[in-house]
Amino acid sequence: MSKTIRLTMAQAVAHFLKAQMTVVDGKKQPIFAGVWGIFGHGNVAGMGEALYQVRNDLPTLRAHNEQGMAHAAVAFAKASFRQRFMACTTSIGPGALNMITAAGVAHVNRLPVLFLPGDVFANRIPDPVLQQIENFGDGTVSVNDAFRCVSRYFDRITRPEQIIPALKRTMQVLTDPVDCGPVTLSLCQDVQAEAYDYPASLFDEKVWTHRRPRPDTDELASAIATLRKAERPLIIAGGGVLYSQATAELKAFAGMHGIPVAVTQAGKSALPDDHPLCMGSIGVTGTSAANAFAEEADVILAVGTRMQDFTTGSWALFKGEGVKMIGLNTVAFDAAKHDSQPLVADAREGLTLLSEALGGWKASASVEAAAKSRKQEWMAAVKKATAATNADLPSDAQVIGAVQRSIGGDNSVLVCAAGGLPGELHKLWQAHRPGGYHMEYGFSCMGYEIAGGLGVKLARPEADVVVMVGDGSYMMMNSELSTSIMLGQKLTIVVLDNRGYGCINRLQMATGGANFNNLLKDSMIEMMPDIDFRAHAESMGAVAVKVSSIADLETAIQQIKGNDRTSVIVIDTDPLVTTQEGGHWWDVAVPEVSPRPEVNKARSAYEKARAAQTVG
Ligand SMILES: Cc1ncc(C[n+]2csc(CCOP(=O)(O)OP(=O)(O)O)c2C)c(N)n1
Ligand SMILES: [Mg+2]
Repeated sequence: MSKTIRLTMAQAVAHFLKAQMTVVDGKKQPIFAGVWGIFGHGNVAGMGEALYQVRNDLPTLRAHNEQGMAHAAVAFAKASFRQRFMACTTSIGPGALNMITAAGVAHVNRLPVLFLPGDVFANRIPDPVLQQIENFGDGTVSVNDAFRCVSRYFDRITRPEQIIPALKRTMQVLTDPVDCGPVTLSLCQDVQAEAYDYPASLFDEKVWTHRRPRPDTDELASAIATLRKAERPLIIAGGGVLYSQATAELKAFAGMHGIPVAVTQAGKSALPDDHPLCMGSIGVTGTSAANAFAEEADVILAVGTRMQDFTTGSWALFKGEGVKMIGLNTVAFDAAKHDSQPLVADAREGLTLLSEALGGWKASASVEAAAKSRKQEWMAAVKKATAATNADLPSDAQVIGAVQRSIGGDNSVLVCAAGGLPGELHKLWQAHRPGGYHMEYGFSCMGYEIAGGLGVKLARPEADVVVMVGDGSYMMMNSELSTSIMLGQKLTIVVLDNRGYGCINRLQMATGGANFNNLLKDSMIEMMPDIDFRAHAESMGAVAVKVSSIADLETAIQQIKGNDRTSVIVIDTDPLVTTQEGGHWWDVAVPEVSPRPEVNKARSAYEKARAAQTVG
């Protein structure tokens, strides 16, 4: 008989997680950096007791909001390039459901997070328990079934021994470059506390390594043949380049073969923005340089990207005659999108093998010459948009310029997710090192920013983590600001207060709509809100200042560098101004009939723009 250990199911989970290791930069480390937890009756006695036992090896971190802590876990995984991750435990019902949005963020961004929501009693004796919904037609349903559509692997543990295969499958999914994403193990409350004689080997230390699938011979040969014929090639670099840590290979590939590189939101920083072949952002929030190459390209090598609509300009961006796309991606689902020639492989492996096969082949010298002049032209636009100003209400771009000038780039990580800022940052921010730009733009989830900043700081303690956040996102979720202070993880947070949902207001105007329900002034109001963000942040323990000019903002950023805790700078901004240079049409459906002439006009422009879409 092999050796067994008698543990509760929850204790088995805790001991198993503690034993999972990985090697980062040659150093062996626990693959789970910790477990975020908010306890309730659904997990305090089971998971709570189990986590207490392992707290010295697997720390438990208390948060203020389940969605917030899950965002922090998502950001931790992203900033760790998926090499390490965190788990999140909650009670049943509302605590569990509060994590759903963040599970969506992890799912869409392909980021590993382990969700451990408590679930109702498997034995059903005390039913209905507090916070249990009752489904009249299906006795097996609980609210946690809502995790299914936002999990790569979902399981409900109704007997203690079920956790054995479930934990093994969990690790396979979290560490698999293809399946990688959120895992939900829904832990029935009574089963968490139930004991079982677990095989001792379940808790043996296990060291996980990064799998790098190599390409299929035929797919590689086809990709090489296509690239060799390219006259106007372009590389699109997505987040997969960072997760594969293929940034050196990307740089070498672009340089060796003289191909310009455009970056998606997740791929920005894969090649430093000051590299001569880095054309910057592509698509809806793209630079004029990247989009010019995208429009005329005959061959596009898309590396590690999901090709979402912001990247493809809703599939109206690529206008090259007979344009061919090669999808270099570990995930076949992504590699074959829109008739791409799939090259299913790890980005690093794929780029290396492609480059070896291409040998001395180089794109025409005219491509590199165009890259130089287009980049120069774009950088002049950046300089103009981000220059200091004395305007009463600066633009987002001018605030970005001030932050960039005063923060310095080499050791900073810029964190953002939603509002008008992502578009402006995608165009204008200059990222200096891989991971220096952290934009959650798969879900673009308002409320991610501050909690996400905390996750980034936990992953990269040596970095200056700078969060830029709009007033709307700040109001949606700011509670983990307090957690950052509690945990001694300093963030620099710049709040841009334009008194409402500026970007949606602009989108509303662009689609012919009346100014309605976006900016506070255009909403149903008995008493105009005048939110004191500075006082609010201060009340949570942050050092907080409000500045009234770009010059003061730059000084304030310098001054807070010496602060020992999270520091918040608030600045009022103009809700209407954005960078006009660059950019591309985005498919947002405009009503076909309306009594508003503005809508009718927008509809006819919309129909014209749609004609450029390729249907794939
Ligand atoms: C959770 C969530 N709800 C709604 C949206 C849709 N949305 C995108 S940006 C935005 C407004 C953001 O306001 P703010 O943070 O003030 O930024 P601004 O647009 O003013 O720059 C809204 C409502 C979203 N992305 N996420
Ligand atoms: Mg706003």
